Amino acid sequence: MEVLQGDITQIKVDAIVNAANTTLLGGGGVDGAIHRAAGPALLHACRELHGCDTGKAKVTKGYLLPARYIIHTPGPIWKGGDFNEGKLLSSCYQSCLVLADKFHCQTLAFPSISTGVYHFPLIQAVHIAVKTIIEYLQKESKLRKVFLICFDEKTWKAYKWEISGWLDQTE
Ligand code: AR6
Repeated sequence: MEVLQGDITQIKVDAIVNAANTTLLGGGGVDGAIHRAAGPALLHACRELHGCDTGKAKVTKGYLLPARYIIHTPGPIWKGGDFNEGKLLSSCYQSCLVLADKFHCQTLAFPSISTGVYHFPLIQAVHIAVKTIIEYLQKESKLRKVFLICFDEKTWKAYKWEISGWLDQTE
């Protein structure tokens, strides 16, 4: 697992993850950036998918992106924590990892799902993301590398802090 600060649309991996909404028809934030960079063929492909439930994931090609595939997952909207938000966020990461393996991906890049306009508390979200990914990679998986792409420094710091905690535990 590697934490990087940058723009997920620029990264050359087998698959990138899109923090989408349930319509899969585009939006702002990372979703908007991915649609702009991938070109109009992406919206066309997304229309054929007929939406996606929160916590699940669906795949399209990467079109004009350097990535071969885009795995679209609608994260939960934060509503205070009593609406299964944590389980749903973990399920987003898990569903994307399973699909990446199904499509024989060796490299995968995630944005920080739900911590933008969906307002999931950052520290909690980062803990769920790292825990879900580590537990998945400890099982049988063909994935060689998972990148966590942080757009802003606050998110980058939160991931670095979380991962250093996991490394302390394994020493
Ligand atoms: N590369 C990597 N990360 C990015 C990029 C980028 N190019 N752009 C933004 N981020 P958000 P959400 C970060 O709001 O909270 C959309 O309208 C951003 O700084 O994109 O899951 C969808 O259509 C933040 O850390 O996603 C949905 O309606 C993280 O990506 C809704 O937003 C997630 O922020 C989903 O909200």
